[in-house]
Amino acid sequence: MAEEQLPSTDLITLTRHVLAEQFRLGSAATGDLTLLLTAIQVTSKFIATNVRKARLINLVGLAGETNVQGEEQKKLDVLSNDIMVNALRASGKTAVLVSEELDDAIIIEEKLRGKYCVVFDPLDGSSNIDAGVNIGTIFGIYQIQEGSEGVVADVLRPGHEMVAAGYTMYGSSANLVLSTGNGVNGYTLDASLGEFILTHPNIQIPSRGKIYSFNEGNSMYFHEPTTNYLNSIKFPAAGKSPYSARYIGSMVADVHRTLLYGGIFGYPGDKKSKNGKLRLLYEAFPMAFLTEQAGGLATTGTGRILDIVPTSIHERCPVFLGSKDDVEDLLKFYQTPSETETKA
Ligand code: AHM
Ligand code: MG
Repeated sequence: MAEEQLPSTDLITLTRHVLAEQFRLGSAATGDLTLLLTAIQVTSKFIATNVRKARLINLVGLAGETNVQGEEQKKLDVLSNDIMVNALRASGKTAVLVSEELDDAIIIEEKLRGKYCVVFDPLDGSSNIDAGVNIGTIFGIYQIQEGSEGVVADVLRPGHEMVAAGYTMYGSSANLVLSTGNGVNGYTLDASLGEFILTHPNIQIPSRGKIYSFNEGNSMYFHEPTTNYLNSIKFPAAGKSPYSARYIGSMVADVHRTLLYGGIFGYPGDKKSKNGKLRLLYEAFPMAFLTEQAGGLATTGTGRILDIVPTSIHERCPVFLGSKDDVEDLLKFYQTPSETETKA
């Protein structure tokens, strides 16, 4: 008779996992990052609860304000932002906070100041909120620079200087995906326990995928290398199958699928928007950090995303990320002079 599988009695929670990792790092680790990540976990649980209840407690729709990008804010955007700012400030571990929803960085007052800076998009994928489609929180963490008491310059640094990055996706379950610079792990919220449990240890993005994820509604604005690359995967050489298209319009969901299944996600710079749509600090950097940590590549088409030095907190940047072989294929189109250039 087949042996009956018993439920595990040795659950690895996110806190336990991160603590073990910090201990492994030895005496340099003070436990502060673990405490900060605990605060972020709590915000994810709180936001997840509100996302679930949104339709029932009148949380759908507009808040009546526009954010710094001139976009209308949804009620859940505003609520999620407040949840994060309050929890991160109260953690006593932060010095600078940058949110997509706030024009200026928040500099934490001395009595609550810690040594980390958190850049975040509290609820990404706003256009999908009211339809109940997956949305998420994206965050990146820097340590303040030596001697600094917390200033904006502490976050105007390349993405490769981040000490941790991650996102929580609010879908059929809440999934928190995190890297502290030593690989990528995924945790699923067990709502009955109120804990994120390690369910996806050491996520490795497949070296090649079969899916491309672009908003092709922008095709008329795309530059030649983007168009030529997309044509190459839609009309491949004889004997090869074309790629499948999947585009949710929530970066967290599109990147989550790309990390697990492989393929390429892109929001390129184009003739209409030189730098595309996505924000460098709290969208492109954390996702590029996770992609590289999972063995993939993240580029603007002309350079590594994580090497960009930001000049302002809300700047945008072109994004292509995903499986190593797929992104390398795309890069070949960016490195070959385009027809228009050749004719000139
Ligand atoms: P948001 O921060 O206003 O939600 O916008 C960011 C989102 C990303 O999640 C997603 O990748 C992109 O916008 C989709 O944009 P589009 O609707 O132009 O395809
Ligand atoms: Mg966003």
